[in-house]
Amino acid sequence: MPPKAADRGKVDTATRDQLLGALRRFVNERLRPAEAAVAEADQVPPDIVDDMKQLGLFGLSIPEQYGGLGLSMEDEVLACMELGRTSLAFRSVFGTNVGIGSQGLLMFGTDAQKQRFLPGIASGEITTSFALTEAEAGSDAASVRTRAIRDGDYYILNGSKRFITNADTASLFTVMARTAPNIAGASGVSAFLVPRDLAGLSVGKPERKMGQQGAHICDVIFEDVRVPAANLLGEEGQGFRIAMRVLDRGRIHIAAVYTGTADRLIADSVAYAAGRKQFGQPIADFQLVAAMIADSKTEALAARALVLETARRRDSGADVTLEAAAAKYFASEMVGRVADRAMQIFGGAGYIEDYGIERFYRDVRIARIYEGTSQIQQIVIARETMKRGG
Ligand code: COS
Repeated sequence: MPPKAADRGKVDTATRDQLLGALRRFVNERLRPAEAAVAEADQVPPDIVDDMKQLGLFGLSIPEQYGGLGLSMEDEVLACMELGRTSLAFRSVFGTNVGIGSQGLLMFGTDAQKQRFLPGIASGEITTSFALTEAEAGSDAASVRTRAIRDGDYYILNGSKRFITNADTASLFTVMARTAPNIAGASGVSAFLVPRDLAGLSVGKPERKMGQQGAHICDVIFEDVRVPAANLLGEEGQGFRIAMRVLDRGRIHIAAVYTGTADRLIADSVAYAAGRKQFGQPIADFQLVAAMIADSKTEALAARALVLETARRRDSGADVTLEAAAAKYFASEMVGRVADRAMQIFGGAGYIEDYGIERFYRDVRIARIYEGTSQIQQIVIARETMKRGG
C-alpha cells in the first residue's frame, strides 16, 4: 500500500521524482566516470564536492527552514538507493551531514543551536562528524572514556576518538563524552557540539584502509578543549541515548545505500553475463549463472522492501529500533553475498582492477562492521523482539 500523503515530508511526489532523476543522472554522468580516479587518489576532487553542494546533497535531510531539502526518511532512502549505485566514497563525503553528524542536533538541539549550525550543514559549508567510537569503546559504546568535566560555563574535554568518518574535513563534531566519571555506563555520558577550531582539538592522519578510498577516517584528540556549556546537546547524561537514536536512523540510511550498491552490482553482472561468451553462448544462458542473478535480485528486492517499510514506519512516528537494526543487518549481509556472486560471474575479470568488481567487493565489507556490527544488530533485534513479545 502506498504511504499516505501525510506521511511524506514537505517534498511532493513530482519534486521527489525530479530529484531522484537528477541524482541518477549525476551518478551516471559525473560520479561513475570518476570512480577509478577517486580510488587511485584516495580523494574525491573538490569540483565534484562543489557539484554535490549545488545539488543539495549535504542538506538532503535538513528541514527547508534551514536551507535543506527537507526529505522524509522514505524519500531519503530512495535518494540513498540512487547514490549507492556508485563508489561508496562519494556518499561518505556528505553522508555525515545527512545522517549521524547532524541528526543529534536536529532531534535534540535547542533552537539557538539549530539556527547557528544547520544552515551551514545544509549548504555544505560545515562538514559534520559523529565522534562516539574510541579505542576501547567500539561495540560497547556505553564505555566511552573521553571526559567532559564542568568548569563554570565550560566543559573541559580530554580523551581521543577513533575511526571518525570525515574528521579531516569536519568543522563540527558531535562528541559523546563522560560527564559523570563515577557513573560507569550509559547514564554518565553526554553529547556535545564541538567546533573544530577550539584550541586543543587535533585530528590524526586518515587511516589506510581496505576499501572506500576517497572516504576518510581519522583519530580525533581532545587535550583540555574548552567547550562552552551552551554546546551541550540535550541534557547531561542523555548522550548515549542520543547516540542510539542517531544510530537507529543512520542504520536505515546505510541499509538503503547498500541496497543501491547491490542494484549496481546486479546490473553490472547482468551486462557482463549477456556479453561474455563461453562454450559458444552467453554465460547468462547457463542456468547456474542465471541462478546467481536470481538469488541476488531476490535478496536486493527483499532489502528494498524492508528498508522502505522501515523508513515509512519512522516517518509515521513509530519506534523503529528493531526494524532499523534488521534492515541494516539484512542489507549489509546481502550486499556482501551479491558482491561475492558478482565476482563469481565476472570470474578472472572481476578479480583484476579494470571492471571495478574487486573494488566494490572490498568497499562493501565495512557495511557489516560500521554503525554497529552484524552481531550488534542481532543483539538489538533479539532484545527488541523479546521486549515486544514476538
Ligand atoms: N534508542 C533510545 N534509547 C536507547 C536505545 C535506542 N535505540 N538503545 C538503548 N537505549 C537506552 C536504553 O533504554 C538504556 O536506557 P535506560 O538505562 O534508561 O534503560 C540505555 O540506553 C542503555 O542501553 P543498554 O542497556 O541497551 O546499553 P548497552 O550497553 O547494553 O548497549 C548496544 C546497547 C550494544 C545496542 C549499543 O552499545 C550499541 O548499539 N553498540 C554499537 C555501537 C555502534 O553502532 N557503534 C558504531 C560506531 S558509531 S558510527
